[in-house]
Amino acid sequence: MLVGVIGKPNVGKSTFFKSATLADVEIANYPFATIKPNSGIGHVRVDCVDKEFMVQCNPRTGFCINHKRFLAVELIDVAGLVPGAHEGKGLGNEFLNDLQPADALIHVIDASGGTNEKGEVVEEGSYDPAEDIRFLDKELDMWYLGIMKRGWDKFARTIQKENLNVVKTIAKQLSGLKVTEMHVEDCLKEKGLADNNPEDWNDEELFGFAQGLRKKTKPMIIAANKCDRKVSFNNIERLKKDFSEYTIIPCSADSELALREATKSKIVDYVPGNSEFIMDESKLNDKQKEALKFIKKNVLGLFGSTGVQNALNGAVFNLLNYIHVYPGGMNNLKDKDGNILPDCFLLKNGSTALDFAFRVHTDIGKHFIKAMDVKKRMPVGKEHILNDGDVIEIMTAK
Ligand SMILES: Nc1nc2c(ncn2[C@@H]2O[C@H](COP(=O)(O)OP(=O)(O)O)[C@@H](O)[C@H]2O)c(=O)[nH]1
Ligand SMILES: [Mg+2]
Repeated sequence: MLVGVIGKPNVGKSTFFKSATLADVEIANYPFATIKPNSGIGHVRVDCVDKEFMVQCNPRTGFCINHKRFLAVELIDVAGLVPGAHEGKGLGNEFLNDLQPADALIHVIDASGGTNEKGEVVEEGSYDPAEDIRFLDKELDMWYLGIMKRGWDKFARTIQKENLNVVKTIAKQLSGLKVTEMHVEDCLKEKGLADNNPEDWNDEELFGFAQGLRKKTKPMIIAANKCDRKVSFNNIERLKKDFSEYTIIPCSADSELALREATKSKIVDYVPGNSEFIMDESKLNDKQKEALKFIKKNVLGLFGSTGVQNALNGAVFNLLNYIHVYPGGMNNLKDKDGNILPDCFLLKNGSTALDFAFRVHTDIGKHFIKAMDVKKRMPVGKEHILNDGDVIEIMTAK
């Protein structure tokens, strides 16, 4: 799974990315193929099942602190997008292309209104961050439209002439954007285009379809960043009202970065996503104390967290509807090396015991006989739909 961090320049994308990917863990272990320069590993936070079993887990990847388990997701930091990006403004096309494989997006905006549409610094409160939500939505729609339109006439004619399956053909054509047959099918229905020949779609219909697919394949959450600035509070309240279709998360990436760095230097004790932290005042100078007290009062006190963890969790669990599931045995939660609950997988809600088996290993999927729900101590079949936090043992034929 890949989450893209996007927005215009200077809103705090890189700070968000840096804070979200800063963790004291070995990332050589992670099963992702190649890590490009602007990509990194962030973590979503879940309640670890080890607490229910009254044990302490030993994650192979990610980490677990006080029974909060952190599971890896891949993040990319996309360079600033400005109005006109889809026409190539500010290298926009190149940056948009980086987003093709993303499953969900976190749109970082500057809630303090201190940067204009190009990302230049202006007087705080003088720019309306609502404009950023509008322009970026439009850029993404136009980007999808542009990709669809490329050779569309010829494409539509071929579908007609060779009597190809519309759903399959469009899904294949747009698979680079993570478009599936189901997305195409749903979108055709929603837009009333299911019975129309693509050759006959007018511009408006083509745009509606592109926009529909964009919303389905690049679901987005808004991180209203710089919430530590006084002027941000009212802006955020207003954005929440005016953009009710979006989840708007007050966020202070700067604060999250400061807390994670201080934790790394062992002067603060903070678990990402928590509403509080402990500081060791004897190790802090006056400036550090002041900065940390500011975060405590104006970010955690006012908003309940720095928002960075909430934005990531929101993207994976609310937008993408994932659940987390552990492999484990009825008699033993350890692997052969003695590690307790070493693995935990993120799966789409609705996944079955068989999907899980294939996720653990293709061979385990192929030789699946039955599974056990370890928490309920009950056998379950192939088609059994898994729940969030399940521990599943798979019995195989060999
Ligand atoms: N007040 C405040 N400033 C922030 C925050 N996050 C980032 N910034 C500042 O915003 C500026 C741009 O940050 P950067 O991460 O480089 O933005 P990018 O261009 O979107 O990647 C820098 O001066 C950051 O220190 C935040 O949460 N609060
Ligand atoms: Mg940047």
